[in-house]
Amino acid sequence: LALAPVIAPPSTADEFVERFLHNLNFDRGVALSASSANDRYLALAHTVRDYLMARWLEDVRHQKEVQAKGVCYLSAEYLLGRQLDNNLLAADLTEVATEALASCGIDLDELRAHEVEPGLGNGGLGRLAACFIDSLATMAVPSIGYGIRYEYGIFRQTFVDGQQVEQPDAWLALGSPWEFARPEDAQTIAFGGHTEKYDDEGVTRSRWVPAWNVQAVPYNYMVPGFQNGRVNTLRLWSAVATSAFDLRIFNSGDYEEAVRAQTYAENISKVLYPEDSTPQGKELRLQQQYFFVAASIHDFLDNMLADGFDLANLPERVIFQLNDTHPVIAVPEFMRVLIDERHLEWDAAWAITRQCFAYTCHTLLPEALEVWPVELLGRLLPRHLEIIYRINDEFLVAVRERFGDDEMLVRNMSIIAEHPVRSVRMAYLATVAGAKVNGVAELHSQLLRDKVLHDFDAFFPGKFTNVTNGVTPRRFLRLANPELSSLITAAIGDGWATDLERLRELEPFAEDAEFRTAFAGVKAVNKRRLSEVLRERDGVEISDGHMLDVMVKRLHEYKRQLLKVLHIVTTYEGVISGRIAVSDVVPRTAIFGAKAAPGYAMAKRIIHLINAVGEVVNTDPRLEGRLKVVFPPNYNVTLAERVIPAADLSEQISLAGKEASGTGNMKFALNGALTIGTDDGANVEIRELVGDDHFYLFGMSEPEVSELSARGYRPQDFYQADEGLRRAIDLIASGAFSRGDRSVFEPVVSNLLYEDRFMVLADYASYVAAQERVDAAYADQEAWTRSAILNVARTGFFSSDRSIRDYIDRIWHTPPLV
Ligand code: 26M
Repeated sequence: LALAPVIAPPSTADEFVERFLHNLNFDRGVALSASSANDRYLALAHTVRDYLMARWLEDVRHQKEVQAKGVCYLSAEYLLGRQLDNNLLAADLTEVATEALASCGIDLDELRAHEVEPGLGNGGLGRLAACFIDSLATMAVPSIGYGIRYEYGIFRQTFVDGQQVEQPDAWLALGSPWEFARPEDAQTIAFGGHTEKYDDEGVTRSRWVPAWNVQAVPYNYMVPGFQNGRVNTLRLWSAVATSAFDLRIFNSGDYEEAVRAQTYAENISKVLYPEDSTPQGKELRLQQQYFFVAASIHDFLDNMLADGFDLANLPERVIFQLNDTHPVIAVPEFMRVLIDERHLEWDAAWAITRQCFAYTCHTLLPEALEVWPVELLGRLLPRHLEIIYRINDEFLVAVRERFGDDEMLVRNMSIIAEHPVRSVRMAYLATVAGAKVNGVAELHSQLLRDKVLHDFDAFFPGKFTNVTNGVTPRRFLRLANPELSSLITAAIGDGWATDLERLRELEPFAEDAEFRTAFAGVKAVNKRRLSEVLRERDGVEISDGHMLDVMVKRLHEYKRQLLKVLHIVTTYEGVISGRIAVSDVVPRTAIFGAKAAPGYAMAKRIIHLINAVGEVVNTDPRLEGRLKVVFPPNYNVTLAERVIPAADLSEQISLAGKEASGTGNMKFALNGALTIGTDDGANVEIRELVGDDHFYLFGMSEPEVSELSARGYRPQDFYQADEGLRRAIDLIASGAFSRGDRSVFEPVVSNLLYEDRFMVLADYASYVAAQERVDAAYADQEAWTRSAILNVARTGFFSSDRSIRDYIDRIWHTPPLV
C-alpha cells in the first residue's frame, strides 16, 4: 500500500495561503471573492486539518503496531468547545495562519467567531472528558475517546420575559470540518428479543435472539497534542437504520411502517439529554448508552488487537474507564461478548472483566445515582439482565461468606434494588466490576468511602481511590487568556503550559510592584474584551471600575445560586431602605451563567428570579449604577473562555458535601480570580494550596451539615433570627421583583422557608460576612492583585495533565508512548 500523503508543516505564510485557497476552491467550490465567511472558516479548518493529518495517520498506525496498553475512555458526553483555535495552537500554526489570512485581507478573529461549538455535554462531566482527551494526547498516552455523535447538543438557551426558553442546537447545520465519517467501520448493534437455552456438548448455555438492530457509524475527530506532533482520536458513534431491517418491512409492503422504523432507529443519536442530575429512566437514554458502549467495545476488539490475540491477556492491553455510570452497561456487554461470542467460561470471563474496567463517580446526590428498572432492561437487553443477575448472585454469596447472613446488609449491597420498583443500581454494578473506583476530589472520595459506598469499601479494601479533577491549561489559560500567558512567559519563560507546577516560579513576582501593575493591566484588558463580547452578543455593558463577581455553572439548588441572589437583594434592600449609604457600596457587577434542565421547575424559577432581580436593580437610580446584575443567556464553553479571565471573584458556594469537585473553581483561580467558597469539593484543595489569606471561606463544613441535618434543620429559625435575611426574603415575597405579583416567586420563597434542602438560610449570615470581607479587601487593589497572582502561582496542581498522571499511576498503568 502507498504511504500516507505527508503534508509537511508550512514554513511560510505563502504556503499556507496556497493550501487555504486550494481548499476554498476545490473543497468549497468558491472563489475567494465570492466566498462566505462560512466558506472561509471551513477552508481554514481544512487547511489546519491537512497539516495534522500525516501525524494522525502515523499515530493511529503506531498505536496499533506497538500493542502497548491503552485507555478507552467511555463517556456519554464530550463538551469540546470550539476546535479551530485549539487546533491552530496545537499545530503551532497560529502565527502563520494569521499572517497568511491577513495577506488575503481576511481577519482570523472573524473566522474564529464563525465556528459553532460542539456542545455534546451538559457541564462539568462532559467538559472534564474534553480536558482529559487533550491531556492524553499532549502526554502521548495510547488512548481513544469513545462517545456519541449527538445530532443536537445541549440546547441553546434564550430568555423570554426573563424565563428560560430552549432552542435546538443544530451544530451540524453548516457542516463540521473536524469530523471524518467512517461508514466502513460501522458496527451492528442489536436490541430487544429474548434469550433461549441451548445444549452445547452437554452444557446448557444461554443465547440472545435480538429483535432489531441499528448501525453504529463512527465519526473520527482529531485530538492533537500540544505542539508535540501527536494526534489522538475521538470516535463518536451515529445511529443509522440498517438496510436489512428496513427491507424486511419494505418487502412486506408497509412503506409507512418502514419509514417509521428507520426514524425510530436514527433517534438513538438524535439528541443529548439535558439533565445533569436526576436521571429520568427513559428507554431512549438506555438505548443511547448501550448503543455507544457496545459499538466501542466491538470496535476495540475487532480493530486494535493483533491476530490470534489471547483474550486472557486483555488486562495488559486495555482499560475501559467508565465516566460515571452512563457507560456501565459495557460491563455485561463485555461479559456477553467473552462468553457468548468468544466462548470463554464464566469464571475466565469475569476474571478478565474485573481487570479491564474502572469507574469514576461524579456525584454524592442520591437522586443522581442511575438505576434502570429490571422490566425495561429485560425488554431491551434480556441477555444482559441475566448476566447482571448472575454477577449479583455470586457477589452476594461472597458478601455472605465474608460478613455473615446479615440480610439487611445484603439487601443494602445488592446490585438489584427492590423498591420502589425492582431496578439495577448502576453505581453498584460498576463498583463490583471495576478494578478501581475513584471520586473526583479528596473530600468527595472520602465521603464515597465513608458514606455512599461504605460497605463496598469494607468489602473491597484498596479498590477506592481519589483522582482530583483538573483542567487543560492550553484552552483555559493559554488560549483563553493570551495576555496573562504572555506576562507569565515573560516572567518565567515558556514550558509552563505542559508543566503547570512551574507557575510556582511566579510567587516572588507577587512582591514586585511593576509585575503587579502589569497583572492588573491584563485583568483590565480582559474585562474590556468581555465587555465587548457582551455588548455585541447581548447588548449589555460592564461599567469600568466594577468588581466582576461571577457564578457560572449549571443551575441546581445544591449549587445555591439563590444564596448569591439573597446577597444581591440584601445590598439592594439596604440602599433603598436607607440603612446603607450608596457611597459605601463597593461597585460590583454580578455575572450569572446557567442553564436549567428543561424539566427542572425550581431551577427555572430561580433563573426567572435572577433576571427579575437584575431588571429592578439595574434600573433603580438610587443605586447610582454601583450594583449590576448581568445574566447572558446560553452560557457555554465559548463564553466561559471570555468570562473566566475577566473575573475578580469566583463564586463556589455549594452546600458542603454536595459538589463532587467543581472544575470551574480551578479555571478561575488559574486565571487570577479569588474564590469565595464553601469547604466543598476541590475548593478544599484550592484553599489549602493558595492559603487562607487568599481565599474567602464561609459556611458550614460537611460534618456540620450532617450534624444539623441529624438534629433537624429548620430554616424558619434562621429566618427569624436574622433581620437582614428576613428583609431580603420579605422583599422577594412582596412582589418587588414581579411588579407586585406575589405569586410569581412564592414557590421559591416557601421552599426556602419550609424546606431548604440545601441550607441556604443556614449559611446566609456567614456568606454575607464573607462578602463584606471581600469588599474590604477589594478596596486595597495592590493587596488584591498580590492575592490574585498567588492564586495563579499556587494552582498549577489543577492541570488535567496531573489528573491523567494520577490515573496512570493509580488506576491505568499505561505509560506514555515515546
Ligand atoms: C444521567 C441520566 C440521564 C440524563 C443525563 C444524566 C447525567 C448527565 C450528566 C447525569 C449527570 C451528568 O453530569 C454530572 C456532572 O456533571 N457532575 C459533575 O462532574 C464534574 C466533573 O467531575 C464535577 O466537577 C462536578 O462537581 C459534578 O457535579
